[in-house]
Amino acid sequence: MKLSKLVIGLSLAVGFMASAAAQTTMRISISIAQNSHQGIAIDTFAKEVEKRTAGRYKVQPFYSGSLGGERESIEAVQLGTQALTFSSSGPIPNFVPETKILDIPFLFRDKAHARAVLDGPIGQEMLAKFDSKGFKALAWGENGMRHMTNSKRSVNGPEDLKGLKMRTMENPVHVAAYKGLGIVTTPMAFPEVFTALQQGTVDGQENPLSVIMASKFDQVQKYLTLTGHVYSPGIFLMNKEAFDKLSAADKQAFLDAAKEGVKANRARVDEDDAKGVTELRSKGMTVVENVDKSKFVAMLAPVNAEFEKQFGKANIERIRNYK
Ligand code: EAX
Repeated sequence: MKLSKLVIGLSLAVGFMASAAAQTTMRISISIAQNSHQGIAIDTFAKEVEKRTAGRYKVQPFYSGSLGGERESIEAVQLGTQALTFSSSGPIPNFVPETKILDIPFLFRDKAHARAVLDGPIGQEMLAKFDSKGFKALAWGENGMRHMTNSKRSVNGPEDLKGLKMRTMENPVHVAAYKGLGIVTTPMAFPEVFTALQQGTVDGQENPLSVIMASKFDQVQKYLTLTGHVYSPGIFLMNKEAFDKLSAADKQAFLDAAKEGVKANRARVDEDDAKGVTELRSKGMTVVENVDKSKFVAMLAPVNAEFEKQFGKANIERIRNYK
């Protein structure tokens, strides 16, 4: 009797120690609120990792830039002080310059085109470029089609942008293009944007409807124009060493979990895009839904000539013509 109790006690203790020791917790972060297309991406990923590794790996999500802005989080993942992050492509060119081409305005016709490119050979080739920079890029996700907001005036065409002071992402392609549209550009990390808009440090900013809603920019911005001027990819990034340490089966589990995260992420972007204008109008924003995009494209001709030189016309055309 005593012995069997001891055996049970011991085996319970050993079992407990083994499961405690076998569980690894990893952190993942986003720069915006949990109730968003990015929140659902990392929450789904966390749940799927735990499920697919039978609880041996636990992913702890952090929201609203509580671990830092996107650039800081990417740096932390590269260094390995943080295992994972989900980021927009904004600061990515500072780490993997080859991705810059994806940030060219009016490159993608719509989300479907962008998703097809990112899921196809072009996007997959680009994911592999992260390997030599200390990252395992698990999957392309999505931030969405970006639109412009400001506190000064309705933007009906590119001529209305002249002299507007706008926060941009810390992205050289965006900065060059927006300068070409006459905007006074102020690159800034995302966690500072709300306050900058509130205090009038900048007049405006540009982001997908999903981000505008999740960040309550309607409280500090009056005018929204659906410029759809650039597609904003998102990406699941993991520290390369942390990924390499996983067993083959666990690697697959992380990759599959990221795919599930992307599905939930894109579905939420579609939902947000469908209801965004109505919701933001009901919160008091004045929305211009239809602008002549060809006027923006025409104004960007000199900048686009620069981009063709920099990235190669054929590479840009390969993306534009991808079906
Ligand atoms: O990833 O910095 C930005 O404007 C991003 O779109 C935002 O942080 C969401």
